Amino acid sequence: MMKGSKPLLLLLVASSLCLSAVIAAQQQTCPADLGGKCDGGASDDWEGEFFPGVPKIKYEGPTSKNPLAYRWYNAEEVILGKKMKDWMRFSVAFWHTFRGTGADPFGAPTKSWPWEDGTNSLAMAKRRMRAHFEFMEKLGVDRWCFHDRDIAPDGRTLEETNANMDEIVELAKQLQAETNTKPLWGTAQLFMHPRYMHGAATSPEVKVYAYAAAQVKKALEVTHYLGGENYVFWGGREGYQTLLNTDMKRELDHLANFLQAAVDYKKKIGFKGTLLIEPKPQEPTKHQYDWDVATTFAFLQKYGLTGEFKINVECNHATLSGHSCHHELETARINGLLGNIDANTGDPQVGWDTDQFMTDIAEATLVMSSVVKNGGLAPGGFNFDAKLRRESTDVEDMFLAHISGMDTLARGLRNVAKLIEDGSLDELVRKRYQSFDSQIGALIESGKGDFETLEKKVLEWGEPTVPSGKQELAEILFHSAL
Ligand code: XUL
Ligand code: CO
Repeated sequence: MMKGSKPLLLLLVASSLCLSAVIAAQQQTCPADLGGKCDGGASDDWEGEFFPGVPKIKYEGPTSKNPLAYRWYNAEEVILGKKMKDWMRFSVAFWHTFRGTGADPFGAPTKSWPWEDGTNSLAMAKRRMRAHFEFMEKLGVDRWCFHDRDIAPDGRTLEETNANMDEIVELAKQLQAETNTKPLWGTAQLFMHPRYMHGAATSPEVKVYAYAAAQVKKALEVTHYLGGENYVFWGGREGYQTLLNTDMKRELDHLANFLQAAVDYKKKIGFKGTLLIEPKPQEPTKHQYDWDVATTFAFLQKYGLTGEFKINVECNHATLSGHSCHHELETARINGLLGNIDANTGDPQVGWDTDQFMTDIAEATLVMSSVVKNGGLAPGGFNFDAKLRRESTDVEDMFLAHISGMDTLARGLRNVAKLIEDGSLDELVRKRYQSFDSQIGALIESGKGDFETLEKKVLEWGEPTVPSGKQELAEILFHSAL
């Protein structure tokens, strides 16, 4: 993730810290999350709207010139037998939209949202939560996703942390009732705190394993209490750099026992939501047990967990693992594991997890073709695990980014409908395999094509003629729908 030599890195960090001090001094509001107080502390007394200039975003169609309108996403419109909103089940990720600061490995925070006061207080957390619900309502999105630690501040002890969480969750519950919204999923943040430097469920320290269990227990309770439809596991540090200091088998066994305990606890509290695992390679560890969908599937199978878990495919994680998002979605789908999509995309040149909003129409069409073949994602959906670019610093950009991501996927869905209606691409694929519609093909597909029978056939048929794969024609047919 971080390339470049150490001295250069230190220089950049030092200079960006100086720069951020200068910026902070010039600004009227504080950059989010700098850790210092800018105005003497937060109170929850925000007057009026958080987004006063922004109307409720409406569908205006592809010819609209209004940036704060949908061109392709029309929530109530029926496409392929379902309302668009039911295909999409969009969700706002609290961490990117309301805790994202614009910082990157080389640069300081750039965002200074008017409601942020630079503290990590409970009052600030409440104010931010109110801004979040106004944002969702204006956007017309009725689901959200959160990490436990980004909605409520850490306390000095687990008891204090949990008490903070309870206070914020009560407010979220009230705001959800007022706006008719709920979590698509919740999760525990098990990667930022130094205690998790060796992993959480894979840590060699038993007290860290136990701490992670206590944290997930609470996060499951909170997700259940808020009516969440799913719960996600993503470790971040569930891996290792070398095998020199690592007992890989023991770590895998621990992780499986942890996940089984989560399944047991979910059942005990009556949480009916789906448990999801989110594969991701690298960043920061090299060898991950959840590298991609196939690795995760093998892990789940080995430990008898396949019936209890589905997969949350994140497009930028897919490309980091050397696959396309479409490949990962199809691998999950054909194995009955496609549970949710973290809708984002990477930069083709940058090569790390830039978590950008998806804007590529071709990619979105491929993503939506998997979703349609899957019959939808429910009880999962599309979570915008995506952030504004570092240089996007207007409050309005929060809306523009989501509108762009939602319209891109909506356009993908419309394209899939066009492809299905046209039928030529499906026909091309059907024809490619039609030799298997023969008697001998059916025998093979039923698992009864023994080698002696097939050898006899070859002796009878002679050398096979092999037709063209028609790759370019497939590309023409696909692109003509975009
Ligand atoms: C990190 C990532 C996470 C998970 C939830 O790359 O995608 O935000 O989605 O922990
Ligand atoms: Co994600």
